[in-house]
Amino acid sequence: MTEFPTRLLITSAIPYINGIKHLGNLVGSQLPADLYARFARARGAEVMFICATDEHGTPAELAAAKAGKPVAEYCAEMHDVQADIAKRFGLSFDHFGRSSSQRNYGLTQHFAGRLADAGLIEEVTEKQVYSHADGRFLPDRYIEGTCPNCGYDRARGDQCENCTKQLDPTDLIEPRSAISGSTDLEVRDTKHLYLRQSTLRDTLDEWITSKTDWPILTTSIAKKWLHDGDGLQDRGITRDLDWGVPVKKGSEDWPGMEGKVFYVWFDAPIEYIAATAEWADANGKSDADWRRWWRTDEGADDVRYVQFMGKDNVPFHTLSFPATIIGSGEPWKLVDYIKSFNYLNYDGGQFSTSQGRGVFMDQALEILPADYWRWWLLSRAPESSDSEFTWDAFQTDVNKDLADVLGNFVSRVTKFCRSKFGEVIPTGGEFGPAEEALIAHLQTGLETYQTHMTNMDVRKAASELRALWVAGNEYLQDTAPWSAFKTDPDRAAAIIRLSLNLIRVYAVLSAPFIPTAAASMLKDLGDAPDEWPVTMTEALEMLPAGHAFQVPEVLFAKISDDNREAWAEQFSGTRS
Ligand code: B3M
Ligand code: ZN
Repeated sequence: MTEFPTRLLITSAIPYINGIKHLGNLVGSQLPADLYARFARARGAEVMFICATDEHGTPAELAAAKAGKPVAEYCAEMHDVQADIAKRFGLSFDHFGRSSSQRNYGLTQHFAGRLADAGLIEEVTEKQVYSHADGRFLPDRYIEGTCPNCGYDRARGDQCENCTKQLDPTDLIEPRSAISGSTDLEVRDTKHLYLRQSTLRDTLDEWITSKTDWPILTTSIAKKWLHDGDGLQDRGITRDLDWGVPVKKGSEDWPGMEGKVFYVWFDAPIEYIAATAEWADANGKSDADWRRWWRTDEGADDVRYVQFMGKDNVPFHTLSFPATIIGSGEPWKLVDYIKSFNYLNYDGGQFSTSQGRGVFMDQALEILPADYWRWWLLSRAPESSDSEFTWDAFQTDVNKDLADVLGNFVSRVTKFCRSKFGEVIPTGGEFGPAEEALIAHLQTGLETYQTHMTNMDVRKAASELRALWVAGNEYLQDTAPWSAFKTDPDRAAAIIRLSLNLIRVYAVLSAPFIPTAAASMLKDLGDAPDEWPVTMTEALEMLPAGHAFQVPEVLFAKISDDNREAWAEQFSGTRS
């Protein structure tokens, strides 16, 4: 891709409402989506960046029960908690919606109606597990047992976390109630709606096959579910639950489905659309304003739509949600690119929300500012394989990359300038071969960086950015302005003028990764413009001689061995 898209719709998988997310969740969807959104805005694209809380289904009900609160109240509170943490992590959503919104009710019921009209919905009397001890049906996560596919003994009724297989509660071996632990279960008849997605298998297969530029992780998972065994079975899209989107056919009642709700995975992706409508509502915009992002007949034909998610969410986004969109027969925007991630592990095991294992977003921010985490997580993003968080690696990388390389450059340059020339960009001197070489090197690096960012190669982009920071340090080391100053102050002035300009360039290029530090760098540079560099030659002359700046506070503090040990100890167990 050479031309950067002019309009970008970006969605991150919407986090479940049931608690604060851990760093593994963050790096698998919201954080890389934010990186890309920030880069896209900096490149001048018109961006709509959407996320939301996923508020329905058994996870929400179970968590609310555990918290001893009515589920609606629990969701409203947790939404605000998650929105606040997202903000503090610098996640720059244009809107952070709620899947329990009226917008989502309306759109979900609309899609169900369209699918029914198209003959793609079947009413099925099916067998569901009923728990005598709990006096209710046990859909999805209300039931646990052993996965018939891989033998994992904590598989849930909707999906095995270990092998990603989508399951039905009756598939589980040795099932037990997740509410009471009871094994006194009985299979009973109940009526549900099924989405006949198998009739769309060829269409979906062709569509996936045409996506030759997608990450292998995405297409291989999609292909696996299309071709291996029962991947594209027709799936139940309703549940015997109280909390959720009431089953309706458009705005009409659905006879026989009273008291039932849609399955959370049916309404959750529709929330991407609904959240954009919520954005319009919250900002005094019209329906046309959000529909121009989603309806190809109403202006969305020039939108590029990119989704970010962890690998366990891929089947729903490559098969189920597209089946809803295509099946509706209406010109809704289909995703153009799916960036998916492997898992981040925590210190020799898995991060786990249910077990409280690892570091959670709120805890992370109590320890260190967001940028430290953002940088580490993104530079180690689990792209081609799972990756692992260890306190050692975190300390080493943060200290080296952020403190020793970027922070050190900023500090040396600004302090030296203040002591010799005052807090203004110095005048005098000329650029010579060392500057020409540096500028040429930076120009190549800039282009490589842009390519990686455009392609969403997160790790590669991080290492190229790091290489750009290193190049500045090497230049400073080689040209040694502190020595030059003794014999030729003008020469030192030229070196420092370029270096101060380079701090601005670093701030602009680094902002998608470390937005808070980048903003403070620009501020300290006398509110320097955040214009993205086109040619390094021009970019490095943007701040003229005489422009005032101030020496910043320490940009990044080093993590001490004591800190590291204390944190490793603090986070070695499980969160209560
Ligand atoms: N809430 C799963 C997750 O948070 C699910 C994603 C929905 S995306 C439409 O990993
Ligand atoms: Zn399994």
